[in-house]
Amino acid sequence: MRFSDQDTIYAPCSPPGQSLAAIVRLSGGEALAAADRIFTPTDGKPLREATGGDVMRGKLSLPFSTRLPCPALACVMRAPASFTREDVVEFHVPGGAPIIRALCRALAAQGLRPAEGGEFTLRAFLHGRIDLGQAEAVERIVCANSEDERRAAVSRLSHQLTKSIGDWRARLLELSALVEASLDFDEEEFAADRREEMLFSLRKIAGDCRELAAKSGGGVVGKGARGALAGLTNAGKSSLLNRLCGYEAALVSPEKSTTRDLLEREIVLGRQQVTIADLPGFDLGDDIATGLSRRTGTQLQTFGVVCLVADCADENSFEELRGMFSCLRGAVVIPVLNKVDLLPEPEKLFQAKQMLSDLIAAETGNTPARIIELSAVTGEGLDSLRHEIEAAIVATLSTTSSGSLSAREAAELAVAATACTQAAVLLENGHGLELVAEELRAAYEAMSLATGQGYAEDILENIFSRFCIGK
Ligand SMILES: Nc1nc2c(ncn2[C@@H]2O[C@H](COP(=O)(O)OP(=O)(O)OP(=O)(O)O)[C@@H](O)[C@H]2O)c(=O)[nH]1
Ligand SMILES: [Mg+2]
Repeated sequence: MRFSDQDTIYAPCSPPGQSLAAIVRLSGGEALAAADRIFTPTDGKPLREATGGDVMRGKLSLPFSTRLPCPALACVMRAPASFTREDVVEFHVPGGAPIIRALCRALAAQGLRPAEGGEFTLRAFLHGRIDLGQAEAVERIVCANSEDERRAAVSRLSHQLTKSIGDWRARLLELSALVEASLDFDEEEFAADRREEMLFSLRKIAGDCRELAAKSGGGVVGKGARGALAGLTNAGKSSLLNRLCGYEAALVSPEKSTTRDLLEREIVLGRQQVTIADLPGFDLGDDIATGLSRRTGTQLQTFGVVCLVADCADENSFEELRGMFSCLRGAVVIPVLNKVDLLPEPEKLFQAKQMLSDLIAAETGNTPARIIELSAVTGEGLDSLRHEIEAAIVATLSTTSSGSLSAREAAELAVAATACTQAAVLLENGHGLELVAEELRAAYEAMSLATGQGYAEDILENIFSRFCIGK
């Protein structure tokens, strides 16, 4: 381990910056004694005598130049009834960097060590309070970009998945014991009914593992979703970005090629936090293979959702959009007809929709289900665009993440499933029981790694280094 779990540690565990209140957390054998030396409770009862679950009012003596005491609340949790299963004290103090700095200095002067990122959660794991998947879920809750991601991470924090894997491990252990015990006897005596029972169990475990692992779909849990506004120059992409943001994020002008660089902004759509990018317009009078259009094309390929914005009053431009489709492979395309305020005649608008629809059908092989008509100037149709982007983002997220398994857990479960299937094949084809035992051991080991029993240090290092300080 890169740091000792014998030290008593401390860290601010509320976000940096100005706030009404901030929290500094201490954990370890010396937490109560150290806290006691700098905290004077209002009711005179020493902090080290707190029984646990106590919240005490008092004052902190901090190394300020003024020597004025700082009002604070001390929350005491006694081992093992705390998150880390150690003695924990949390000081709630008025927010503000000088106070937190002074408190941290006072704690360091008491011989306590600043916590590394994720160290509180690491201790919870090392002391058996949570398993590895639950530790990862803590990080995913902290980093969640949307309500759906947060809920998925919270559900992983529950014990259900750990219990399923625990049940499979227990069953594998029974099967291993059965096979190992039979190794010393004539293999012919490994009765047929046992063989059948074992085959059934192995296939069931392999199937269940595979199903669960497949749900993670590569485990991009926690990554924010990105959508792009793309189209020809002057289609109104920057005007749309400003509308979606609700403020003037991008420069808008009647000149062509106003936007020269990709501009990204975070917005909230329904329950999703989404990054929306405004891209430079394609100028296909230029050569798409050169200059700005080429760079934009490369950038466009990194987006899963693309709003293809066209100026409905400039139907001659539709044909030029054709050149963009090579950059849209694999993306969900939302066709948008902007500037409907300039086209009051319904027949002309209908015609424009038909042309855009035909173009998309020809280029992608799919007629678009819907074309959004809107005006960035009047705001008409913007809600439809918001819904459409949100739906597309939710769809891409749900195909890329189950929200409950991390990529690491899914990979271990896939290994376990393969080993179980291999064991079943060997058994069925009458191969030696030693080989079956070997596969069972591999499956058991992979499942242990999935939940962190029998963890390897580099796995821990990898997981906990992603945490921020104070978690
Ligand atoms: N009438 C009308 N004008 C619009 C609408 N949307 C944008 N415009 C105008 O069209 C011009 C170009 O708008 P931008 O938002 O800069 O277009 P863009 O697609 O970002 O252009 P580039 O960055 O140059 O590629 C500006 O004069 C806008 O005011 C709309 O819905 N209706
Ligand atoms: Mg622009």
